[in-house]
Amino acid sequence: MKKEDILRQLRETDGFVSGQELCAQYGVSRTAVWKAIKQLEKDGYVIEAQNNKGYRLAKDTAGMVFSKAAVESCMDTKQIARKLVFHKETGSTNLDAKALAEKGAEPGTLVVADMQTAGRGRRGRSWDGASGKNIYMSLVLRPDCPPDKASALTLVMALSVAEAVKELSPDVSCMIKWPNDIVINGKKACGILTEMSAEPDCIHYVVIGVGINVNQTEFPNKISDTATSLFLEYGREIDRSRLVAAIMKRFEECYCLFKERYLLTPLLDRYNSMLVNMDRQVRVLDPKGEYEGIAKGANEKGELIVERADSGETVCVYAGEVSVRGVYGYAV
Ligand code: BT5
Repeated sequence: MKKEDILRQLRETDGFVSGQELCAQYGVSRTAVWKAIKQLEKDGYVIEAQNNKGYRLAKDTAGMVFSKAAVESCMDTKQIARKLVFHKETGSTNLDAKALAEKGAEPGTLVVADMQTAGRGRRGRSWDGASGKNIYMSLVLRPDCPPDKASALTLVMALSVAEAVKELSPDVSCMIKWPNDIVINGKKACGILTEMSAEPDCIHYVVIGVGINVNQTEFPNKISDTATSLFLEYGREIDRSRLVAAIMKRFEECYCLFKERYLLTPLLDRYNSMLVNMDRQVRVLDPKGEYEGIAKGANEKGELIVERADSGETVCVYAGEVSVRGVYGYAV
């Protein structure tokens, strides 16, 4: 019996969980259960104990704790994130995940951190973060496909994050900005960075890093106009452990569909229905020359289809070197 097993029972039960039943279920002594309860209290949970009834978790404190046990107690996946590495603080979970992948970490290994001090964005940019508020996580995968198909995994993860956020907060307008941002009310709440180690015809590993502004309330000046958090948009704190687990559950389902042919075909309607730029004017920041057009959604390879305003030509934009902006601002 691990403390996360008991935590899961406490989380999933509204009333009291009988100590005796816990002993019988896991074949352990009352002292062992009591010790696990004390450990959970040390982690920050408030647990009520009554002699004849057992233990009850104060549910409103459950969301405050973000730890390995907390995340594991919510996880409901078969292969993805069954191996979890949790850091109170680290430089970058993507670098951690890459180091683990180099050492042979199994696919599905997830690195999660409560704080990241050197978070990385795409093309040398950085990802800002606060401590004890957000989600920083990186997933190791070893897809059996040619390297050029792996960049679509960013879109698979973006869809998983957007759908999981919506599942936890149904009344919110959470959208995707192609390819790697989750936006709420026109501001960025999440960024995704996919990195890969490969040879021309085979992938060693892929790491998909996800940074989500969850309960952060203030942002540094340089991003305060374009960044937001789930808390700022919903007005209530979100349980980060539940959100990590909900994203991983969605990702497992989406990845399974994607893996059929390593194409987004089975996910495309879902992805495009959440696309903030759909049928809107966008500016494509191509290093070879900027242009404007109307975004017509992603295709099955994960490229953005754009009808160019200048030539009328329909082009497929590959994410690698290109950024897309709304014509009036960051998103639309
Ligand atoms: C991204 O890059 O959006 C990818 C971010 C990935 C972060 C995760 S956290 C876990 C894992 N470990 C890592 O080291 N990284 C991943 P890009 O599209 O290049 O966007 C970066 C830009 O977003 C910056 O230049 C800022 O303008 C803006 N930005 C930085 N931090 C932000 C934040 N916390 N919220 C919103 N926008 C931010």
